[in-house]
Amino acid sequence: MLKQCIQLTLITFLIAAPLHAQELPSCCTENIVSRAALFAQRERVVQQDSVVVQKSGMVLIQGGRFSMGSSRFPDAQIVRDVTISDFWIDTHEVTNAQFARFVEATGYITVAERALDPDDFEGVDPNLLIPGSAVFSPSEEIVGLRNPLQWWQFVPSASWQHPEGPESNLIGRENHPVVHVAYEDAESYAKWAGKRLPTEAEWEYAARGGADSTAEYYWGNDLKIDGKWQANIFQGIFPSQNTTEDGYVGTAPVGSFPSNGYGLYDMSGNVWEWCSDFYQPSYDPTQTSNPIGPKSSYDPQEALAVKRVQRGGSFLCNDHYCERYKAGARGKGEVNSTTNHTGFRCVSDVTNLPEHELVLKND
Ligand SMILES: [Ca+2]
Ligand SMILES: [Ca+2]
Repeated sequence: MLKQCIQLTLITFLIAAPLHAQELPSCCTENIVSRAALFAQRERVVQQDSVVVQKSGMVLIQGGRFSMGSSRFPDAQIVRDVTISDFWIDTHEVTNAQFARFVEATGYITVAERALDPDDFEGVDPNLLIPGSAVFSPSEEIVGLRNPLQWWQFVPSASWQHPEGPESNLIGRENHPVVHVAYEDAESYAKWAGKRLPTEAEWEYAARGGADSTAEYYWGNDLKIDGKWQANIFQGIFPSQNTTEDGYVGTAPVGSFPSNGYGLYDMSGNVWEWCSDFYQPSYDPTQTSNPIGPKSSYDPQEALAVKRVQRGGSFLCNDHYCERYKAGARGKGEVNSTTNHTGFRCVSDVTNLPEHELVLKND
């Protein structure tokens, strides 16, 4: 069975090509804000919306109840009220510079950088069992939009350090989101950072930013505001004619577009973001308090593939092909399949919040 799953992973990876987060301190230390002070500050957050509590690039999201899901997308139903507890979330996607610090500290090797064991793949050409990843690279002649192999290529040696292949690098892209990360890569980074990956309920609650839950986009009902693009998506005719009206053909430096009501950047677009939930094509209506998703995955389109939820869409989304940058929409990814439009951000439980480097900020 394991071999079947791994083989399926390889098939998805190489052939089908993916479409893709104590005690209270007893005192305060100079320049360090105590937990007790933080809670006091949180009370002020409740009373005064302009006060934001930040910690090392994270924002404290005050829990509450919201309408999760979207009637626009079959797999984002049923729409139901969900209660979320307080949590911290990264203000932006994890960057190449951040991921580089993780790799430097740990020597971590990502899934895309690993060779596959031929013993696990009887009958598969060993030449295919090499490190690499899926790179968006549309062919000159595109016939319809049904076959993604027309724009996804498996590129040997493509990885987070070489986003388009061995000749590419991260110079000038230090502040871009890291890509070509598998689920376990994202999870490993999160653990190293003392954080975790968000549930998709946390992710959606944060993405909505306290805005109108019926709006088409996380920022409202108009695609652009005052003529300005609100997210790094795809303009033009997908996949080969990208007019780059928003200024970016691929990833953009994190924070290049306006933040939402919670001060979070790129919740829509730029790169897809891994969430911790297993993917199934509907919600469990009985999970209404801090839902963590189903115990296993099931995607009718690839029944044997193990898939986790991805959220927010990417620089490749537009209304012609992929509308999943819109509010409430869901994505999915086979856990070992990596691409150059998939990254992640982290969250932290309030109870696990490290005490160091707390900053109180008045915006
Ligand atoms: Ca763009
Ligand atoms: Ca994103």
